[in-house]
Amino acid sequence: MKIAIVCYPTFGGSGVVATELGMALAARGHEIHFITYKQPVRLALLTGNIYFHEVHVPEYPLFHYQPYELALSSKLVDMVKMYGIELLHVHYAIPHAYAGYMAKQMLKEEGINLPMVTTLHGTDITLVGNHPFYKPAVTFSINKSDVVTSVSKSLKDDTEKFFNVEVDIDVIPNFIDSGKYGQQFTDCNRGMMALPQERIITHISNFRKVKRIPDVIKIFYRIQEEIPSKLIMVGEGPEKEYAERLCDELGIANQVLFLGNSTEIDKILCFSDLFLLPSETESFGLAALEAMINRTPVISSNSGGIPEVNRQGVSGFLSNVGAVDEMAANAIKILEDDAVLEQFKHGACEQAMKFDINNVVPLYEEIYQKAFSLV
Ligand code: GMT
Repeated sequence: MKIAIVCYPTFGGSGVVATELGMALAARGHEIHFITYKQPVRLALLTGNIYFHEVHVPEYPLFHYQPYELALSSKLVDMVKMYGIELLHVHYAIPHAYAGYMAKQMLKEEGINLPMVTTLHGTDITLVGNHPFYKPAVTFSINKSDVVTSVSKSLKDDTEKFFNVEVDIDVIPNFIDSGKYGQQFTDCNRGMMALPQERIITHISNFRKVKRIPDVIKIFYRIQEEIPSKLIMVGEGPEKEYAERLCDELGIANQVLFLGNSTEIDKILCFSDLFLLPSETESFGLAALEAMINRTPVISSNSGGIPEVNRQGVSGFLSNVGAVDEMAANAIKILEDDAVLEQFKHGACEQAMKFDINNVVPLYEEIYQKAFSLV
C-alpha cells in the first residue's frame, strides 16, 4: 500500500507512535510518505520505501497566524497525485483530521477517493479538542473520518463522552519494538549518573501541567529521605523552571539532573531503576511502556488509560492522582530490596511485551483494509 502519514514531528508520544508505525509498515513492504512541517525526530530515512515531504508555510505579514492547515491540505493533494498515494493516516485530530478531510474533498473533485484513518492520541480529545473554541471542528473531522482509532479503551470512552460521535472507534494500543531491547546496551554506564549504592529514578515528559511535575519532585523528595538516589528529569516544557526552583528550595538540587530533550531515551531507561508518571490524565502513557520494556518499573497515577498499561503489583503500582505519599511509599517498597526490585523489573518487561509491535501493526493493516472497503 502507498500510505501518507501526517503527524507532529516532535518528541511527543503521538509523533513517536506515528513514526515507529510508519517505519514498521515500510519494513513490511508498504510505501510510506511522512507529511509534516519537519522531519520527525525518530525517523530513519535510510530505507528504500520511506519518503518525507516537508510542509512549508510561507510567512506573510498580513497573517497574524500562518495558515498551516491550508498548506498541509494542499501538500496532501499534491503528494497524493504525484506518488499515487492510496490512503491517508492522520495522527492527532487537531488540525490533522481537519486538513485531511479538506484534502479528501479536493481530491474527490478530481475523481480520486482517498480513505482517511484518524488516530486519536489523548490531549486532542481530553484537553485541547474539548475546548469550546475547537469542539465543533474536532467533532466534524472525527465524524468525517472513514475509520477512527484510539490508543486506549479509556480514550475511546472519553471521546464518546465528550463528543457527539457518530462513528465506531476501534481501539489499537500503542506499541514498542521489543526486538530492539535487551542486547542493545550491555553496559548501561550507570556510573556516569549515580554512585554505586544509589538508585536511579527517571521522569520523561513535555513538562506540561497535565504531567504534575511538582508531584514528581515531591515523590522523589520522600524517596531520597529513605534511600540514596538520583532523579533524572528528561524533556522540556513550561513547568521545567518551576521544577528546578522547587528542587533548590527542597535542598535536593544536587541530586536531580535535568537533561532536556533527548534522543537517547533507551540509554537513560537502561540505567533507571524506577519511572515516575503521576499525570493528571494520560490516554495511554507511552513513556511508561518504554520504561517497562527497558526493565524499569512504574509508579503512576491510575487515571485515563494508564491502568491498561501499568499492572498493579506486577509492573509497578498505581495510585489516585495527587496521592504522593502513597506513591512514594510504593516506590520505596520496590527500591529498598534488591530482590523485590528485580522481581518488578522482570514484571515490567513481561507486561510490556504484550504491546509488541508485531502484535499491533497487523491491526493497523486490518484497519486500512476496512477504510478501503468504506470509500
Ligand atoms: O503526553 C503528551 O502530552 C503528548 C501527547 C502527544 O500527543 O504526543 O501524548 C499523548 O499521546 C501519546 C501517544 O499516543 C500517549 O501515550 C499519551 O498518554 C498522550 N498524552 C496524554 O494523554 C496527556
